[in-house]
Parts: sequence; C-alpha cells; structure tokens
Amino acid sequence: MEAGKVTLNTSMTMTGMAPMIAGATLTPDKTPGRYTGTITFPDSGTRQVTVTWDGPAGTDSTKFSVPVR
Ligand SMILES: [Cu+2]
Repeated sequence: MEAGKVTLNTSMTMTGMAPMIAGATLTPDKTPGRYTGTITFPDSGTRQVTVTWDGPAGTDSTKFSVPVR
C-alpha cells in the first residue's frame, strides 16, 4: 500500500507544564509499507503518538501510546 505523505506527531502531558510536542515526517523505507524517521525526546515518559497519512487512498490517522526511556 502506498500511503503518500506520512507525518508523526507526539505529545506528552506533564503536570504544571504545557504539553511537550514533537513531530517528524516519515520517509519510505526499503521495505514497501514501512516508514522510518528520527525523533529526539528531551525526557522520558509516555508519549501519545498520532500517525497521519495522506495518499491516493485518502487521509487517515491512528493513535497509540509509547513509553520513552
Ligand atoms: Cu515531558
């Protein structure tokens, strides 16, 4: 499947702080259907990750949580 433009956004809710937001644009890997990107987090903790894609099949997104150590 060709997903077109794929972006990844993360946010972390911390008490007493504005949400920490970080994002990246993903690029196609050698394996079809796989995308890679690099992102750096200044601290550890659980991130809410949203991946959005925009391609011939339309626009959609998915959300999940990732622990950062
Ligand atoms: Cu944080």
